[in-house]
Amino acid sequence: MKLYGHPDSGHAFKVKFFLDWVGVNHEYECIDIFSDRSTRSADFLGTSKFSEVPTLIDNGQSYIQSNAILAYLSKKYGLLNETDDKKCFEWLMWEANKIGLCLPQLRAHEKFSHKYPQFRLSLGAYDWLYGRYNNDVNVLDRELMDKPYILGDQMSIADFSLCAYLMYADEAQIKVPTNVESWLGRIREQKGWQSPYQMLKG
Ligand SMILES: N[C@@H](CCC(=O)N[C@@H](CS)C(=O)NCC(=O)O)C(=O)O
Repeated sequence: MKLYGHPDSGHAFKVKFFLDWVGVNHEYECIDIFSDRSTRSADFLGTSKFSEVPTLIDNGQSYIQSNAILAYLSKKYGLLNETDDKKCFEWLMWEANKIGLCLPQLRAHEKFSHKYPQFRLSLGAYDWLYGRYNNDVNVLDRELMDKPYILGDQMSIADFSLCAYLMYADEAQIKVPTNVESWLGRIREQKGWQSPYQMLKG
C-alpha cells in the first residue's frame, strides 16, 4: 500500500493518521502540492485521477477523495458496525461540505496568501467563510457536549475526517470552542498521533 500526501494537506492527514492508528504498513511519498501539476512525479500523475493528494494505491488500484478512502479502509479493516455506518456517512458528507469548505480556505488565506495570491480572500468571501466556520464548529461543539467521540465512545473514521483541518486551527487564526478542543486533545492522545507536519513530511 502507498499513500501520496503533503504536510499542508488536512485531506492527506486524515488518511495517514488513520493508517498509522490502525497500524497498516505502507509507503509514503510527499508530493509538492504547490508545484505545477504537470511537474509532479510520473508515477503519481499516472495513478492520481485528479493529480491531487491524498491518493492511495492498494493492490494496484488507485483510491482518491479522502473521505472515500477512509470509508474504503474502514471496510477493509472491519472497523464499522452497521448502525454506526449510517451516522458515520452523514458526518463524512457533512465534513466535506461544511467544516471542510470554510476552514481550509480561511487557513490558506492566513498562511499562504502572501506567497500565493490565489489564496487571498476578498473581505466578502472572508466574512462568508468565517460565518460558516463559526456555525459549523458550534454544531460540532454541541454534538461533543455529552460524548467523547462523534459517534459515541469509540473513535471512528468520522473523527479522523472531522478533526483534520482543526489540527491546523491556530494557523487559521480562528477560535475553537471548549468541547471541540477537549475532543482534539483526546484525539492527540491516540495511538500513532503526530502533528500533520511530522506525520506527512517528505
Ligand atoms: N476533496 C478532496 C480534496 C483533495 C485536495 O484538494 N487536495 C489538495 C491538497 S489539500 C491538492 O492536492 N492540491 C494540489 C492541487 O490541486 O494541485 C479530498 O477529500 O481528498
